[in-house]
Amino acid sequence: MTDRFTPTPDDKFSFGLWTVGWRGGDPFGDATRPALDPVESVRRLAELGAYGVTFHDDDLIPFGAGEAERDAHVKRFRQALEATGLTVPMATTNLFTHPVFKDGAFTANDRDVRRYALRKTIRNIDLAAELGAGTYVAWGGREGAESGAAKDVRAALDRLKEAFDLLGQYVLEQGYDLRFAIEPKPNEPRGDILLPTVGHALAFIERLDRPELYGVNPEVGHEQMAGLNVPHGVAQALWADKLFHIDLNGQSGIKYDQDLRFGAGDLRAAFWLVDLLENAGYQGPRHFDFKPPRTEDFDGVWASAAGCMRTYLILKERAAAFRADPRVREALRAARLHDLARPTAEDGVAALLADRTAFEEFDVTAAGERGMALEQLDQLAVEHLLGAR
Ligand code: XLS
Ligand code: MN
Ligand code: MN
Repeated sequence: MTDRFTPTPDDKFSFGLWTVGWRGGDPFGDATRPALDPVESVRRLAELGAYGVTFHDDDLIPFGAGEAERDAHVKRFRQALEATGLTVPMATTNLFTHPVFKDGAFTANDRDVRRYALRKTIRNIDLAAELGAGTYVAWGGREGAESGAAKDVRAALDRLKEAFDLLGQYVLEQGYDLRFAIEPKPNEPRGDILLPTVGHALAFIERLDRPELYGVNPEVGHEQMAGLNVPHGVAQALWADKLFHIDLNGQSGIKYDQDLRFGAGDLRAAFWLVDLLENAGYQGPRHFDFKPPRTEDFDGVWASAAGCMRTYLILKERAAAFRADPRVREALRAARLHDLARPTAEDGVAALLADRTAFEEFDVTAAGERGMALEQLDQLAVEHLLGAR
């Protein structure tokens, strides 16, 4: 079935190999699906209308593979990309699966592990650049601790800065057109992870030697695991010109990392997020980092992947209808959004102090009594979201 919600490469949808390729193993149960050949994933994702595919080094090349085996995997993958037209907008490193990373990678207490992690990352940065990726994601999955004395957090942040500065230097020296996107997450698999939220990551980036090389890769569910408002975090990243990439998925509240299909879980947050991305002029990939539930066979996997894109496009249409509705425009005015867009004291501090209407003559009682009309506005949004308008 093809309709207006059928994706095309122009929509810039991308998927990680590890998403559709997730075999469904969890701490309580074995895998429910066989391994998926990356070439098959590329073929199916292209058929579904995606434009890009992303990977961790180990998703493509089994950990520990020798040079010849490595080259063979890359060659097959490259051929699949050429045959389908799919691109590789982003790549990343697996610094969390192998036991060597049990105490972290760039911030492991063991220096040898830290040096190995840097080498593993650099090796995959070379491949990412070779495949034309513009973004290198860094998720510090095991950079954290379960107990207080286990990690000297200030020293660990020094080591994290050292690692990113070094990787940035490497990328510049090689002349790669690659920027880093740091992915925050509050916990899981560690009890607590460093750079737990978008805000922490944004503050960290400013302490790096070349902040312009680094941005963030917020994941919907990760912010929600911390009880935070995803569109707000993403808006702050956009405001700081740091939204280099985004991981779209679904999550129901503060619990384990559910990685549901995009739009599952908090549908209202998904609506506002799409509204934001589409209206703020975000140009990057709409990347899905989800896990098709282990209840599904491969038909379910592809239905889940297709559902991510379809829901995004439906929400995009709903958000556009909301913004175009004259009643919404009126409600936005009543809620004084136009007034928020206006500078508060562009006349300067002297004029502000001289302005008696700003203080001495300001009727605080009347202003305090005036309703903000936000309920009408939100009800209109709900009705647009539900297709009732
Ligand atoms: C895990 C992360 C991971 C990153 C890439 O929770 O979302 O999948 O996106 O390493
Ligand atoms: Mn996740
Ligand atoms: Mn992610």
